[in-house]
Amino acid sequence: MTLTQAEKAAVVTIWAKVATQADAIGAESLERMFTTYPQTKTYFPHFDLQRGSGQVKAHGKKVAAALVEAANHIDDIAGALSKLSDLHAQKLRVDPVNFKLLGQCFLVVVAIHQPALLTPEVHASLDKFLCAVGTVLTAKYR
Ligand code: HNI
Repeated sequence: MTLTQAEKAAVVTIWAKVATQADAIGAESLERMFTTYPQTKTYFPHFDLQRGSGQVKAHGKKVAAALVEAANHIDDIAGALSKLSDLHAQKLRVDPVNFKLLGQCFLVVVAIHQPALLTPEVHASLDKFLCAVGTVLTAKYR
């Protein structure tokens, strides 16, 4: 499932527009995932997951930075996220289904922050991008 040139361009454009809010979007996406899909909390027993938690904020920042990195290397997401792919596959072993859940939450948060930007075409492009990131992060499971 590869992105077309137009879809790649849409992803790069929306990231440029939400770059200044990326940290908040990352943290809100996690908060939303933990509330909407509580089973995802099982991967974070060592975190304070209450609303406004500093750990969730810090983690949201890391996740957002990884997504920015992926968008900046949209022709080689696997290369850009190689180390992260090792970590998720070998150490964290997050069930792949959870990437879809986080992706959904992320889309909702972008829609809240930038309703006008999230046209159906941008929505579809971002969805494909998030799927591609999830595929990369779960590619090395064995
Ligand atoms: Ni994920 C750590 C990026 C999805 C559970 N994750 C990270 C780190 C980044 C990251 C960056 C920090 C690595 C480091 O410290 O070197 N994670 C991403 C991205 C996605 C994603 C870009 C998808 C868009 N991770 C998920 C999902 C889960 C998940 C869906 C589980 C529900 N991630 C974790 C856990 C850690 C983690 C657990 C370790 C946290 C810690 O600090 O102990």
